[in-house]
Amino acid sequence: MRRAVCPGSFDPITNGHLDIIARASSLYDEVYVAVMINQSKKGLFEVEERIDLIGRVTAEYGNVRVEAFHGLLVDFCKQREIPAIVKGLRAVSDFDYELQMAQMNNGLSGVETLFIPTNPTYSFLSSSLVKEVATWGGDVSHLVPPEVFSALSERLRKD
Ligand code: COD
Repeated sequence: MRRAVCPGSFDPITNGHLDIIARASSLYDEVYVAVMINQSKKGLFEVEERIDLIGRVTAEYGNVRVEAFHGLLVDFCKQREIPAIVKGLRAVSDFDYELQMAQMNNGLSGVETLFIPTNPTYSFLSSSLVKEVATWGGDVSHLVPPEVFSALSERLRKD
């Protein structure tokens, strides 16, 4: 069984994330989407809400599992016998930090990191920008899955 993990904050999942997860799911037998629990930073969505949204928008792939994690990503990988981390690369600006993390993770446990170049349609896209634009009333409906757009509109109406 070839397994990989796509880790992130996913607050919320965007079409850029989804594109990488979909491409990973066609390359591996089983893909874990690991949602980081960050106790020091409250997100717009609770981790359980992010997991629910990711589960709904990845249901069509069949081989994608969504779980929360805290602590080191390499420990998540070790516990589930996952040998590969799959990341999307948007731009050169992502590369420096991603390279450091990839080398650290490999040094810690031997896990490999594989990079998939972003779909150019999404190369500018991040959860933070989506939240910022949506907060000020900009249209983000083409940047996130419809389920996420509804949840985002609902959440921002409440706040
Ligand atoms: N196109 C393509 N890929 C994208 C796009 C896009 N538009 N947007 C995001 N991605 C991909 C990138 O690969 C990105 O890394 C990933 O999605 C997740 O993005 P975010 O923004 O949701 O998540 P981050 O960057 O906050 O996630 C950071 C991690 C959780 C991966 C990292 O902090 C981590 O591994 N933490 C665990 C603690 C740990 O092990 N630390 C030691 C690291 S060496």
